[in-house]
Amino acid sequence: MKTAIQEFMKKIELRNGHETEFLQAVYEVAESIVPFAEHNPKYKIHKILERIAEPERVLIFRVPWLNDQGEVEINRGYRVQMNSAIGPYKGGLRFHPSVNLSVLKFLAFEQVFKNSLTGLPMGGGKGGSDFDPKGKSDAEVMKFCQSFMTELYRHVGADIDVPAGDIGVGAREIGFLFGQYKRIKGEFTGVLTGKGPEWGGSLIRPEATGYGVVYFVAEMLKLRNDSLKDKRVIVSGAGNVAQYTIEKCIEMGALVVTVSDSEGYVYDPEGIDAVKLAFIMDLKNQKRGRIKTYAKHFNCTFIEGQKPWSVKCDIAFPNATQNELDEADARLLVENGCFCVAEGANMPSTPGAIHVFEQAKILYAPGKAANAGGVAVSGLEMSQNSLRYSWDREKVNIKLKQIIEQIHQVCVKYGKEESGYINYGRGANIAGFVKVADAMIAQGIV
Ligand code: NDP
Ligand code: 2IT
Repeated sequence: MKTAIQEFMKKIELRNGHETEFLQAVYEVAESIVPFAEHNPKYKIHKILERIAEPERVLIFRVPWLNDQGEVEINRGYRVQMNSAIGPYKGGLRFHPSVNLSVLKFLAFEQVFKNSLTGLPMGGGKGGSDFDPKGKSDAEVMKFCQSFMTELYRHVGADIDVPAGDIGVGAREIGFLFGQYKRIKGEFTGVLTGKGPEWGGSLIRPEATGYGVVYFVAEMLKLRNDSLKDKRVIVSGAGNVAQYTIEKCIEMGALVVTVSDSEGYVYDPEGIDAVKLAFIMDLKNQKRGRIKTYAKHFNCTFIEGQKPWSVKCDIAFPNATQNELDEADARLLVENGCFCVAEGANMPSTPGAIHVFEQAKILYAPGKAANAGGVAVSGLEMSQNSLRYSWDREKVNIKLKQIIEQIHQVCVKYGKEESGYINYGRGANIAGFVKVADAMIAQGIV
């Protein structure tokens, strides 16, 4: 089987040789799907995985804008429209200096499987720019967003491609992008998700990714007659996903002892409570400050330039960015007694780290299953926009929970091994693949 996977990867490498993140994401999926397709030859005959690994369309464009000094700045904008077999392209926009085609293709590829897992009719896409919002004024961010949308508007639409937020793109950026789209097109439609609740946004969308990843862990623990109560938790990141992961963990009775950003991590042995979380939210979302301020304010330790993986815990949530947790980190986690890793971020664990988790047979929830709550509620936002109606918080939260429970169930269905061990990674890949693959076969060679 190894050779079949290598044969497949050779073809992918030939076309995408230098795109390391993209190749990493495809390999991780190929490890599950190539053997699965051997037993289900129709997928092999129709070359479904090869087709899924080739974007339907990639758009790259210039984004010029004027900074506050009146100087010209130029960034690069992207939208990867990966797969539309089961619905319009759907996926976030990332604004971060590390953004390049490889990063966005890996994210768009993952999104295809994730969106399929939600059970909602959404294809996969991702976009963004190498623009760095850090240190920019609101006026600069607005000018950038307007310039970005002045090109993007021709390629997106409520039934075509529906972007949302990701790293560096939150409520502020979605507002500026939506305003410019509406101004150019002259129509008020659900072209973006993550909108403000007063102008078409769904309640619970800001919370959805973080809440969803904790609901997923609760489901995994339920199978063992266990819960999050009194569990010691570590979290990386301090952004949207991290904040609402912490909120839900606190609500479920866990003790969260770390939070981080790209400068280092805070270790708070007493645990983050509601007051401290409100401080983080104000610091990160309003003041746009650095997480080390937390350590100063609450008199605890800040460990500069490091990630939190050496801190003893039961459950770890890598919630910042890709490849932030490597093989050595994974060994350390397992040695220190961590028995569950749930990915709020996309592809935060390296292949070596995943191997360690699987060998140790600990609970490992891959991002495409565990963090699907965000895009799921985006899908519910699209439904509400089409209905021209808004559901209350409770209704959306119940639907989010149901979707996560159903994702957990299909991961168990396809991922349970003879020994009883549940390989959630394989389960998520196969369950996400089947729906898209069958739709592609039904729609012919397009
Ligand atoms: P935010 O921009 O709100 O927060 C990102 C956090 O991660 C910040 O604390 C940031 O630190 C840190 N971070 C970003 N890049 C790096 C890096 N290269 N090294 C170290 N730390 C870094 O983004 P989100 O919380 O929305 O996204 C976090 C992760 O979750 C991403 O992988 C994203 O793709 C994924 N995700 C997001 C969803 C959503 O709905 N928003 C849905 C599903 C997945 P700093 O401020 O110092 O840059
Ligand atoms: O990675 C992701 O799933 C997201 N950034 C959310 C995508 C969305 O369309 O809500």
